Amino acid sequence: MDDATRTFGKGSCPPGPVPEGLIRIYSMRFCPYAHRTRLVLRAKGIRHEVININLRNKPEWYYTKHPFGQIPVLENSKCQLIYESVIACEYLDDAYPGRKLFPYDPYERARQKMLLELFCKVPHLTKECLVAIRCGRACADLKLALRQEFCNLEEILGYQNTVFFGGDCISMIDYLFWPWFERLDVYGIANCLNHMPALQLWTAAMKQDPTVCALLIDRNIFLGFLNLYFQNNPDAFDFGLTC
Ligand SMILES: N[C@@H](CCC(=O)N[C@@H](CS)C(=O)NCC(=O)O)C(=O)O
Repeated sequence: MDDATRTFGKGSCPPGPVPEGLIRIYSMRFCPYAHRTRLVLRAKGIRHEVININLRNKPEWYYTKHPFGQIPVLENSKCQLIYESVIACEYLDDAYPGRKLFPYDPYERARQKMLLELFCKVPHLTKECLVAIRCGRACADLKLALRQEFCNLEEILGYQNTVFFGGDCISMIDYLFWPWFERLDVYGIANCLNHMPALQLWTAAMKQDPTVCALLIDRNIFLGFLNLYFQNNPDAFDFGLTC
């Protein structure tokens, strides 16, 4: 289950078949979409192995796992491949026993999916802010747009009067949102959450969750990754690994 392993790059040999009783995730330590899937794997206690991919120097064989070479992808011992992070998370929740992360109740499940639709601009806006800041461009308009998206989520939490998006306990929707909130600080846009008490309370509650805690990324390692990534350095993806 060690997530901190060196990436596979161009010229690498493809890994062999996935052993019975395990599921494999093709991942990258700093990717928010893969982070979603790793949260679900861990929250459900699913035995898995991690293959990290160097996204600036992708192995040729990786296109047999995903048509555009994106991560995350799950592969099971029947050679079935599942990509798109939300679909991968739902697959894990359906295919594995134990704690259900999506609600059983059809309306509650639909409600979580509606919330996910309301979240859909956040990943793009956070990435755009990060790129603008790293390239020394002003991004007041992007930050304003991101704040507007957060205001909508703030209103929902206030209206529901619950700590988490699915109610009083953590559930799938919280894990699907979390990776972007964890990154606000290292991206340099944490102030987009100023004056949003419900979202700040939610963030604090998320940081208490054992699954979220176990996958928190060290701030300095993340910043080291970002520095190399924005220099187009393919070593970025292995930043902070000692062996
Ligand atoms: N919609 C996809 C997005 C995944 C995605 O954009 N992954 C990025 C890494 S964070 C990626 O694979 N980038 C490499 C590329 O597009 O070539 C999902 O939810 O899984």
